Amino acid sequence: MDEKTLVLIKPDGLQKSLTGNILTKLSEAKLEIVGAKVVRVSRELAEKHYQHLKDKPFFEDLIKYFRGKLHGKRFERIIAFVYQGEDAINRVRKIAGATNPEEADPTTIRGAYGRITTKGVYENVIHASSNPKDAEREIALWFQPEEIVTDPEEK
Ligand code: IDP
Ligand code: MG
Repeated sequence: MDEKTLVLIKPDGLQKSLTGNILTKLSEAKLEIVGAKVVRVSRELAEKHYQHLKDKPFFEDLIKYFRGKLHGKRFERIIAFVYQGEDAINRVRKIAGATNPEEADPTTIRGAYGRITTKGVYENVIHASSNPKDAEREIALWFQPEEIVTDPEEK
């Protein structure tokens, strides 16, 4: 089934100059990019994005990390993409790898490039939506409908 999924290159991915590597790796999924932009992440957006983790002890550090507060002014941003295609959510999750970068398969993006900081933050380079419900909610949080291209015949 054709699906849309949200991919975010997090501040550590930007600081490590991984944008090109990540997009190349994601191209293995044979999906199309239907939305893309650079975003300075407000506290409100970060908290909404990670609302399911608000009671975790690492929440405050996660919000700091996600907003680029650990990576210097030049990296206080995220690059957001919407990918579309057959089984997009699972295909991208597979290439992204497991949440814990130490446990992620080393051939995945997180396994290859992620780390756990000495403070215990999982700096895992990218976000990818987990399931159709999350994907729909997250895409609506990050993109206006008119920022996503549709096939000419869908119009
Ligand atoms: P996901 O990103 O693989 O979907 P979630 O459980 O939704 O995983 O967690 C969101 C983000 O929060 C992770 O990508 C990671 O950066 C961070 N995180 C999740 N679990 C932990 C943890 O146990 N310790 C530190 N950071 C975590
Ligand atoms: Mg998640």
